[in-house]
Amino acid sequence: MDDVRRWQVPGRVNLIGEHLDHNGGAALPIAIDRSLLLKARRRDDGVVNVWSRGERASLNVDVSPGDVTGWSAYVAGVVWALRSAGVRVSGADLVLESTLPVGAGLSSSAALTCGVALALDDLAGAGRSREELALVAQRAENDFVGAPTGLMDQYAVLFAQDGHAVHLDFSASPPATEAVPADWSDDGLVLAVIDTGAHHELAGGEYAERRRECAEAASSAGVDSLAAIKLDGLLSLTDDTLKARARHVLTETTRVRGAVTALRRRDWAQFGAMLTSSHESLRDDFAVSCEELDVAVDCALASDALGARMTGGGFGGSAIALLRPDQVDPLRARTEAAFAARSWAPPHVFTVRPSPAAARVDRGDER
Ligand code: GAF
Repeated sequence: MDDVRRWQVPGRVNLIGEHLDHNGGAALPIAIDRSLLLKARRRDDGVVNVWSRGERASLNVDVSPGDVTGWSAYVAGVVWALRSAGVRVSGADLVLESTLPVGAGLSSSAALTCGVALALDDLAGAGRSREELALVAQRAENDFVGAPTGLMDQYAVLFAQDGHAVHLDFSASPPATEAVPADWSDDGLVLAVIDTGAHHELAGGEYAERRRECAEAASSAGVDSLAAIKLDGLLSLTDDTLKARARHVLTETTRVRGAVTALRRRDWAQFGAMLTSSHESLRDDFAVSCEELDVAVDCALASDALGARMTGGGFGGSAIALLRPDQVDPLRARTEAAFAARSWAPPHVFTVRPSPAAARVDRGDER
C-alpha cells in the first residue's frame, strides 16, 4: 500500500490499583511487549475498511451507536466518537496484526480503540492531544460498544514509558501521569502473566454492577468519589456489600502508595506483598476474581513468587506474578497441572517487560 502509516500499540498490565480509576483513585500500569500493529491508509470516499485475523469489515463514516456489533464496533465507535469531537474522518483502510491475546484482560480493546484513534486523527491531520484521544477511545467503548470502562487502560496505552510504570491519579482532570522506574529485571526478577483463558468481557453486567455499587457507597458515605472515603466514612456504611466494596477501595488506595514507594526503593519483597494483598482484597471484598484466577495466584505463590494477583477488570483474564526467571517453568508446569486436574483448558504463561506507549513506527523510530 502507498502512503501507509504504521502504529505499534501495546497492551497493558496493571501492577496495582484495581478498580480505582472509576472511583477517582490511582493505578500503576505498565505497557507490555505484546502489541497491535496497525497499518493505516487514507481514503476519501467515506468508507472505513478493516482487516483483522482473516476477516474484513466495512463501515461508513456516518455510523451511529447500534449500527455495528462484534469486534468492528470498537473501530466504528472510534470513528463515531472522533467525528462527534469534530475530527473530519474521510475514510481509511486499516490492517490489524496482533500479538496481544483478545479477552485476556490485557487491554486488547483499549489498544484497538487508541490505535484507531491515533491513526485516524493523524490521517485527518487533526492533531488532537493524547488526553483528548484517550477520551475519544473511552467514549467509543462506553457509548458505542456499551462497556462502561474507566480511563486506566487508555492512559496506559497512550502514556506509558519504556522501562517504567505509569502512576495515574484519577482525582485530577485530566488524570495526572508520573513515570516510575520499573526495573525489577536489574535485580534478577521477571514479571510473568498467566492468561487463564477464562472469559473476560467488560460489556457484561458485572463490571457495571461494581460501578453502581461504588457510586452508591460513595453517596451513602457522603463523598464525591469512593477513593476519597476515610475510615469513619467506611464505618458509617451499614450495607455489608457496599462496605466491602468501599473497604477494597480504601485499602487498595493505601497499597498503591506502598507499591510506588517499594518500586522506587526496589524493595521487591514489599512490592510483592502488596500485589498479593491486592488480590485478596479483589477476591474477598470487591468480588471480581474467579476460580481460575485464584488457582493461578495460588500456583504462583506455591512456586515462590514474591507476589501475585489478578490484573485488570477481573471475572476472568490474567494474573501476574513477580518471580525469578528460573521459577517461570515450574510455575507453568504447576499451573498447567492444576488446570488439567480441574478439566480446564491449559493456561498460557509468558513474561512481559515494561514497554513504550503507542507510537508511529514508519519514520525511523521503529522499536
Ligand atoms: C478494566 C477497565 F477498562 C478499567 O477502566 C479499570 O476499571 C479496570 O478494569 C479495573 O481496574 O480494565
